Amino acid sequence: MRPHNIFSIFVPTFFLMKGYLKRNSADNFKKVVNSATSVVILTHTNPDGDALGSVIALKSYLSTLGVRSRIVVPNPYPKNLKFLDSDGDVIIYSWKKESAERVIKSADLIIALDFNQLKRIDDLEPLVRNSSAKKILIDHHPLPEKEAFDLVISNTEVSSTCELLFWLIREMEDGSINRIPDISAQSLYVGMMTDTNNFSNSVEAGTFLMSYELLLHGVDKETLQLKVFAGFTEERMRLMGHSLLNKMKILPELGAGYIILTKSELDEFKFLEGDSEGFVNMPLNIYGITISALFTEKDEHIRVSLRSSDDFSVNQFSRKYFNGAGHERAAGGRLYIPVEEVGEYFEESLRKELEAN
Ligand SMILES: [Mn+2]
Repeated sequence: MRPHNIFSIFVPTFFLMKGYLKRNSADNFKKVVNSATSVVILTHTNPDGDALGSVIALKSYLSTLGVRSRIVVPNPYPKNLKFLDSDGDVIIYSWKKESAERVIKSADLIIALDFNQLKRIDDLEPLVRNSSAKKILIDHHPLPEKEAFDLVISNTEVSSTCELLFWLIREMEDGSINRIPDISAQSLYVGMMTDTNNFSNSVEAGTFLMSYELLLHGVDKETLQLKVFAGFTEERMRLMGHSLLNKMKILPELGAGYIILTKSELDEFKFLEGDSEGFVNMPLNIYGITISALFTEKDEHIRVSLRSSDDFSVNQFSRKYFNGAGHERAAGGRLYIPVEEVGEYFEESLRKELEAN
């Protein structure tokens, strides 16, 4: 598919690239990729739309350069994203440990997307850390673990890893996306759309430019929107209702709200990975609430999601109290305490953090 709008051709590349990529990033990336013989593309545990979108977009783009690659993810991605992996190319480590290990061990280039600390790939960490393969990072989170990588392409001023990857690919293509495969275009769009929660968070000026070019390329935004945002089960909607009606706790004096979901509740609503996507944002719709948290009980830990709609840094908050990290307004983490103690722990930590600031 080709752009039918002549204007897209005349936007000077150097102008668009300003601020998105460091000089030479694209050249260096190209060089490393072209000299590799066995490439593995990785993303983080609990892959979301940006994670899955970026790995699939990159694999399909690399194939146009004659570079074959394999994708490994630590554990399953949400069902509503299956259409991106329609050929079943993605190797899920928790399901196929041996083949995932074999692929990583034989790699001479590992490309990490949408995470920037190797601990984010859990059990795969030692294998990747000890691998003698060259390692490239492409990511949009703050404070990357630079020492672990040979080439770091990192920028926090983009909506998503997919957006950063879009600018990288565009640069490699001398400023035009005409030649990128439709699968790449579609996957990049999905990653951006999900990471911005459908154009509501961390949308930058460049995000609209990227969307503009992808739509001209032929991306069918309505179909993608339906597939991603209207692909949930009835139980998921009931769980959302239960969370809002019975579980959301609001602390007006702290400007905060939170939801705790226990394992038995998740079982009751036949919870599938990805079902709680977006729940953490819900308290922020209440007047005066600018900090929110979602806690979900897992087998061995409590999963923590944190959001802020003002300058309260949930990245710092998570690093201090929740064994995690992330962006200034969106972060994750883990707790290793009984679920009954989570509410009190959160409220106390938040009071301390607000007093300290
Ligand atoms: Mn992301």
